[in-house]
Amino acid sequence: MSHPGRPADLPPTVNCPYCLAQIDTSRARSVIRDIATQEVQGDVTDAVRQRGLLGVAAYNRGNTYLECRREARLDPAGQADPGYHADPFDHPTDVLDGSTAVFAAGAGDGAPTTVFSGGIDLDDPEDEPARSPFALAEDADDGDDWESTTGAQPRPVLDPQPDENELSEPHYIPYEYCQIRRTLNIGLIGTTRSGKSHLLAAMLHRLQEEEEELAALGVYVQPFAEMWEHYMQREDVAGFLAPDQRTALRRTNRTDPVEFRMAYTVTSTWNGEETDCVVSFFDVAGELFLDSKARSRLQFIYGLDAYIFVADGQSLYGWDGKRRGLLHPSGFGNVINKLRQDERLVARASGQRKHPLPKPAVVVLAKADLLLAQEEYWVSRWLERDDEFHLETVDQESEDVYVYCATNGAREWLQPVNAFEDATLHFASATGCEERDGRYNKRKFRHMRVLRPLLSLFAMTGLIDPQTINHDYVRGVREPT
Ligand SMILES: Nc1nc2c(ncn2[C@@H]2O[C@H](COP(=O)(O)OP(=O)(O)OP(=O)(O)O)[C@@H](O)[C@H]2O)c(=O)[nH]1
Ligand SMILES: [Mg+2]
Ligand SMILES: [Zn+2]
Repeated sequence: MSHPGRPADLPPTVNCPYCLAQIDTSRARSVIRDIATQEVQGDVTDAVRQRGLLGVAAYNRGNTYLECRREARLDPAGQADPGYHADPFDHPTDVLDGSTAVFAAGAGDGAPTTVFSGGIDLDDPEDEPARSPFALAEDADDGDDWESTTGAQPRPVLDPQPDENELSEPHYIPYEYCQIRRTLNIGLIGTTRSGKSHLLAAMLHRLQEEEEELAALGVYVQPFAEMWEHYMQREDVAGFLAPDQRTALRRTNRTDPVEFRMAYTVTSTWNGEETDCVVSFFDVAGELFLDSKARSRLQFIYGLDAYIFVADGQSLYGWDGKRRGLLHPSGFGNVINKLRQDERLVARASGQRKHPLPKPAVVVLAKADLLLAQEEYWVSRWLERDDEFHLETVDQESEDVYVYCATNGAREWLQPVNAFEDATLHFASATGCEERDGRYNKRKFRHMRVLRPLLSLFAMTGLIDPQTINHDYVRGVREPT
């Protein structure tokens, strides 16, 4: 028997990729949104309950969204806001209760933290007290919110823009995303100006350009059309991709709603049957990763299925064939520590210890054109090759990137390798040259090997045959023999 109130073409529950709550689809509203202004223009709840997406005019189907708001969320624990993960360090009161621990750890006194120290060893964090979540610079910020002498009373919160740190309520999930059971949510992680948005734009452009090569790997890619149109407008992606313009993208605004930047239906065929998967991309302002106040906006990182860590090639300093370290922290450690903390909670609840994190990740050494210009051997060996689709050399490339980082003061970028169950490393450049006054030199401009990291992620998640990158095993797709 079909559920009385549920749209015929949706499952009973959908996991919200933004706040991670479970949505009861029989209680949720369906709406039409203007994707450019993000305003809700109409309510189609009744129509989709009767006929599913077919109940909506064809031209509006791509603008139909399921609304995630409190009343529609399943709430087994009876909490006020089940949307947020149980993170013991998330609530100011918990920090207050544990304030002695926070201050005793001395994390706020400018003591060096693991995240920002140059040479990092990659041992199990649980064997190492310095990696305690309390020692994170990010968490240490919490100490500033309180009067440290009394340690008791918070100052009144004077936040002129409460929206800035909070996930907007309600928020909206593309209806088509909810229809397909298999999803692959990919997030770009990296500090501000590391090159995330440029890399993503180049990657998505190439993804749509290379139909034939992708077909040879057994995947067919269909963009969410309305989302693509909107994506081209924001941050000037259209100008960046236009051969006669080649303008730089704007910085990502930290107040941008946390929503998919772009999504695709990817049909995978290598396994002998056709499976559809919605592949979606998150790209938020890098400053959020280093900001302890932005936690509710960052909630999505726990729900990601795969991670693209963007290492800023521009932040390497030192010359003469040898680099000596990084000018800016990458922010990787912060994110990894949060994920591990969360994984420990889940493991404790389920009695299953999972270490490392049971997901794939890629590390992209972005802006590698700058290193190529310095004629650095390890980089030029790979960057100038025309081998984007020859994935059998991914492991070799990974080893070279690893050696390059380890010997040039950039061990910090290697943290994902130990933290994640499966990881590959890549050199890439989104532009092929440096920006001058908001533009790129049209003759030098090119995307260099930007698709490779994404294809490697596809292989590690089983969207393309994992054996193309010489991997035998993919969780849930191909178990070890
Ligand atoms: N040389 C070179 N510069 C690049 C490349 N990609 C990005 N850049 C430059 O790096 C700067 C930052 O790039 P973004 O992609 O906006 O960085 P982001 O990580 O999205 O930054 P936020 O949005 O602030 O988090 C820009 O000035 C770009 O011109 C590249 O492949 N090569
Ligand atoms: Mg950006
Ligand atoms: Zn939600």
